[in-house]
Amino acid sequence: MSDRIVKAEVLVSSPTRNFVTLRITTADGIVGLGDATVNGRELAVASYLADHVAPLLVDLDPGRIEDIWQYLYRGAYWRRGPVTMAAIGAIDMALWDILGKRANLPVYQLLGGRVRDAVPTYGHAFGWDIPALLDAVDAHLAKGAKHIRVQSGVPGLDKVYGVSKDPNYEPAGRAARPSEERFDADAYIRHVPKVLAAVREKVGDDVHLLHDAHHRLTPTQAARLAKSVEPFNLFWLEDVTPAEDQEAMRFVRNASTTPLAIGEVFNTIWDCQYLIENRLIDYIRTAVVHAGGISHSRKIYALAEVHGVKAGPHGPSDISPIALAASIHMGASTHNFGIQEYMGYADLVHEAFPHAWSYDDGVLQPGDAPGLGVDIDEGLLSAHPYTTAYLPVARRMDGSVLDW
Ligand code: KDG
Ligand code: MG
Repeated sequence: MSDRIVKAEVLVSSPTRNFVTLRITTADGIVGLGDATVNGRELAVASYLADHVAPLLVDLDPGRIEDIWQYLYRGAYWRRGPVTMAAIGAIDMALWDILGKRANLPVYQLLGGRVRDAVPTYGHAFGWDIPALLDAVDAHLAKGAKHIRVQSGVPGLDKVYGVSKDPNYEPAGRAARPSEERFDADAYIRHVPKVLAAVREKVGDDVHLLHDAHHRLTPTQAARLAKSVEPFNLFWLEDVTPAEDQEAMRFVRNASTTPLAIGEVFNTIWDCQYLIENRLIDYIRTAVVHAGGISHSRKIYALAEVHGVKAGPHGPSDISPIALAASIHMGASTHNFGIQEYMGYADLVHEAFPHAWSYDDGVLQPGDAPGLGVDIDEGLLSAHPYTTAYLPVARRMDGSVLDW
């Protein structure tokens, strides 16, 4: 029953924002799709795939998914990091897609079948001030949301992560250089508890609230924040410190009972191992695309399961509808899957990537199409070519660079 890969093509497009898409075709005419988007570094992954990996895929058996993963990971000698792992992730997703199409089964069925009725999600509510945020929260509640990430402006700061004056927040700016913003940690730490108090008072106890600090605080600042927001009973507080200093999480953990989530910039199980094994986090946030695809994410989730940690994967607008599909199929079939971030997409993105997955009433469904159930409208993708875009750069008030 073996087949053979005949072609692997890379499509770089920008239907409102940049995406890198991999398309693998087999001798039997089965087409598998993968997402390889690394926000702000798209062309590096496109080159890694097109120049170094696509030629090696030709003639391989697409059914040897784990073997191809090991061949690309160990066989390259150079390993880990977002570019390598997104490239491998895209191939892995495309191969699971091909396997599902060959078997005429949705990928969640290949992963063991459903363990839940639907995949819970959270969306992003933001407002420049508290009244605007409360209006945004209302809009989420009206759509049936039960989990909402809340981000607000901070008095004295003219740009803040997660907040936009535009109703459609998109952090990557289409410009030749990154935009810059200044961050005052004290002003932020003073303001966030007031914001969360107002939202909690509005929504009552039955709605779950999340907040993303986006890697900006020192361990002491992070511990202060985690402790001061305890009364508002967060579902999670995300990325309180830069992810590299993992021991910092122990300091935060010891200071408070606020659940902690981290890992959207992690790329392998080895990046997650210390935090999971030491139970320093409640949710691991690796994205299926940036952590080596379905095959490697399954291992991360299995390690997490042993240590009482749940999956809460990254799902902003830069995770394409293909990678989101892979994540939803995993969410439907993984017991310790906690929640899927779903930021949503511009209409043009839904049109460019027609998909079987669906969102309604606060939950996602994978759909029953074979494979991942996502297609591409190639005409639409080529009508919207790549446009240079960067994530912002943050600086402290004294002008020194800070993690964005
Ligand atoms: O590309 C970076 C964004 O995806 C990231 O800033 C979004 O932190 C993020 C989140 O939690 O969605
Ligand atoms: Mg985040």
